[in-house]
Formats: sequence, structure tokens, C-alpha cells
Amino acid sequence: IEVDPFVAGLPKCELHLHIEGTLEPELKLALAARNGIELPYADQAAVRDAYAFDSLPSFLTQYYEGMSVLVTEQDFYDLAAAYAAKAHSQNVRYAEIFFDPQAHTARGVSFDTVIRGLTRALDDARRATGFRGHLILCFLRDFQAEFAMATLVQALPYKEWIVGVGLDSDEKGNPPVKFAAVFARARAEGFRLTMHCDIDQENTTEHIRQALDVIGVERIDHGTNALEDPQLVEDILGRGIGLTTCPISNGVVTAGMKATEIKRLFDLGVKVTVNSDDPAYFPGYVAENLAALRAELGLTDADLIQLQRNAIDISWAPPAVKDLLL
Ligand code: ES4
Ligand code: ZN
Repeated sequence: IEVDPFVAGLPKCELHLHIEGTLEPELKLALAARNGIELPYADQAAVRDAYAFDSLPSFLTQYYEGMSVLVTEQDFYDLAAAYAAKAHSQNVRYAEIFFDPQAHTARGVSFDTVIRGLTRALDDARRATGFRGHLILCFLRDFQAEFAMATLVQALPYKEWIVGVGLDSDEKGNPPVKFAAVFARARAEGFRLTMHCDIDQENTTEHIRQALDVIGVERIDHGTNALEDPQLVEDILGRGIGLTTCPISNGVVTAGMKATEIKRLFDLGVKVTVNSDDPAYFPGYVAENLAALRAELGLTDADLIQLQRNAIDISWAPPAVKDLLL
């Protein structure tokens, strides 16, 4: 994908990015070597060749396998530092970054190791380049709600760094209501709320309805299937709910980027944003996602500016930071 000069130079804000999904083959191999972990790949090309997914579950298998090379605090530091540098190179000024602590604690890496590495890297990047990154703790919906609740409790000392909570991983059979108590506690603790309603999942409109009415989310990650139910669209519009869409990701796990759906919602006035999701796996950071969507839809410069205004608007940055970004 060719990134045109307007997209390249546009100041950007990204709200749907999984830090573990930024693990590029080069760093994956370097961390494996550093930690004495054997990977069945001779080089970066071999790592990339193994990325053959056509659905959410087949992607998730590779995603969880890949992150096994993340062990020490320095590994998490290097991961976040690489993303922050890449984001800065694309003129991303602000990002809210998902992390999946349970994917690490479940294999014996402590919550403290994960969060200390990530936050130290974001702190250093902020001082070096001005790029601001904040974290969103994502619960894994294919684990039990009790594990999510215990993870929320582990996060309480780190509220300064964690702006909100989300929900990701395999959606099939794992509806929002499974985590109603966890999200209620998170809200009571002052966290902002979002969750994935992935593209073309089973019972997708029911899941979006639950996210809105039972959980009370402020944003939905993906969520373009709301178009299947006019009442959902009306409620999303009326409540000012933001959607964090990910065109290139959509194109990998489904038949297409869902560009026309994204544009329909945007034209209706829904606070739509464009994001990269897992850019090491769905090739393209946020600039490439904007460029791909622009190429597909013929978006104008004004449309691209509006997408960034939407992102600032629905971000969880404090008012003073929003003013700075506008
Ligand atoms: C994810 Cl695209 C997507 N969907 C659900 N869970 C995820 N974790 C990382 N990327
Ligand atoms: Zn995602």
C-alpha cells in the first residue's frame, strides 16, 4: 500500500492497537534467541510465511504462539519501544494501547513484569519524542470471568497508566454478559469501558446490544455489524458511541475491508475511527490503514481530518491533552 503525503503527514490518534500484535518477525526472532527459546523458523521470511489465517481463531493461534518469546521486563520494554518509534514515524501523537496480561500471567510471566516494561517504554518515548501512549487492559473472553476479575484486581495499583478496560480474543460462545460483573467493578474503580464486537461473529447484533445496554460501553472495537439492525445504529448515534474500525485486519480475517460499511456509518455521523489492530500480523500500521481505506473509497482530505477528529473526540485523553491534539 502506497501512503500518500497527506496521509503520511496527518497528525494521528490510534485507539485500537494490541501491543502483542505489533511483535514483528525480526523482534520475535531476536527475543527468542535472547531467551533461549527454539522457534521452528530459520528467518523473518519463514516467520511471515507461517502467517496464514483466514478467520479470527486461526489468527489467534498464531498470535498467542508468537508472544511466548515475551518473558522479561526488557522484552515488554523492547516491544512497546518499537511500537512507539513506529507510531512516531507515522506522526501518531497519541495512542490507547491494548495489552493482554492474561496471555502472559497464564504462562507464568507476572503482571508486574508486563506492565513495568510497557509503561517504562511509553514513559521514555514520551520524553524522547512527545508520543503519548496509554494502556487499555484487555480481558480474554475465552477464559473464565473469575480470571478476568482477579486480573482487574492486579491492575488496581496501576490506574495511573491504565485508562480503561476492554475484551478481546475468541468471541464465539463468549458474549459480553459473561463479563457483566467484571465490567461493573471496572466502572466502579474509574476505568473507561470498551469491548470487541468482532466482524461477522455469531450472534453479533446480540453482542453489540449487550455491550451497549448491559455493559454500558462508551466505545465498541470493530462493531460495523451494527448496520444489520437500524435500532443499534440509532442507539450508537444517539449515545455518541465510538467505533474503532480496522480495515486491513477486516480484510485478513473476513472477505473484505468492510470499507462500504465503515463509510456508511461515517456518513451517518457515527464517531468512526480507523486503526491498525495487529499491524505485525495484518500488514499495515495506521497510515497504511488510512491509505487503504482512502484508496478503496476515494476519501477526501476533509474526510481524513474528520476521522482524526472523531478519534480525539472518543479518546480517553484528559481535556487538556485533547486540546493539544486538536
Ligand atoms: C484481536 Cl482482531 C482481534 N480480535 C479479537 N481479539 C484480538 N486480540 C488481538 N487481536
Ligand atoms: Zn482488536
